[in-house]
Amino acid sequence: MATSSKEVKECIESLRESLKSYGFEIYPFKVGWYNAVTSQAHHLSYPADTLAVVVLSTPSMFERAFLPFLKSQSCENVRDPVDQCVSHTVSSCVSQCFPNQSVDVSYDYEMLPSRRPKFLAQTAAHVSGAAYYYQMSDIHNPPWGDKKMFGVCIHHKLGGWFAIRALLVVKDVQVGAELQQKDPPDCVSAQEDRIELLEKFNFCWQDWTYRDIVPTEESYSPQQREYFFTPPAQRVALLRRWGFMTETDTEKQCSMNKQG
Ligand code: B12
Repeated sequence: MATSSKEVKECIESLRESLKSYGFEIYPFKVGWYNAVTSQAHHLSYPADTLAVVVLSTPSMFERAFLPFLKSQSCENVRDPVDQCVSHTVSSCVSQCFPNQSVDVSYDYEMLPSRRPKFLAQTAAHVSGAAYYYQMSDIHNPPWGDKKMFGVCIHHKLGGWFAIRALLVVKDVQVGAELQQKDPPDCVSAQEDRIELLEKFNFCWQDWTYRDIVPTEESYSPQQREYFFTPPAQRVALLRRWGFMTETDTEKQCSMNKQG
């Protein structure tokens, strides 16, 4: 369906507002920006000017979306409750805000039959300007020899206190010069700070200190920390203690294995 750029802009703004109320941020970009940096095997199969949007969860998602979701639904199947909440919230906001568009929605945890992730969340966050993706290739003379170090995205206001949850591709919308690529803020610019960041993310990610590499405006609440610090197998008991789950829910053996 032909859609004017004004209509597209309005759809994006309404999605931004509705997801913001649940503690999410969104950043639009063009598929071509993502495909320009990834290898062929990871390309998104859409024309270069196709509109895409990356969705991040901020610390308040836990209180604004997750706890209310737990109150309103019981854990339906073996999927992670945070993932269930994110897909429920994102898909309902997308269908409300893009009523006349076909939108392909992929989540960070979804894999292709080839076992590759459906989208590279960190690359999408970087090319959209949401959060800088610090990789080994950003370090001159990396001190780790042949060891592969995983890269990490840092948001200039949230540090590492966020997750990259979803990619939306608005299949039939092509965007032109009205959408310009902006670099994400480079908030870890010194080489020694980048080395410290990658070491924290790779060697002691469990202590979450990588998340505080820059001063932040918000971070996870004590309740959210307790949830994610609890080993996955014990989260059912924790939710029960908090009064969110009944014995019957517990018997369904929800598998909870994610961190935020
Ligand atoms: C598989 C996976 C893992 C694996 C392997 C990690 C890896 N990076 O390969 C394991 C199990 C080890 C893992 C662990 C963790 N993970 Co993990 N993981 C993923 C997952 C699902 C896919 C990553 C992947 O397969 N990448 C494939 C490789 C090939 O991609 P790549 O190295 O980025 O290479 C591409 C880029 O370099 C790009 N490229 C090339 N040149 C350039 C230039 C520029 C400028 C750019 C932008 C890109 C670019 O092209 C390459 C591909 O062709 C993502 C979610 C997702 N859907 O993306 C989460 C994700 C990366 N994980 C995440 C986290 C937080 C973790 C953990 C801390 C655990 C947790 N969940 O709390 C640990 C920490 C890592 C560690 N120290 O072990 C977060 C990272 C958030 C952030 N701030 O960056 C993600 C994004 C999940 C999320 N929802 O937010 N993870």
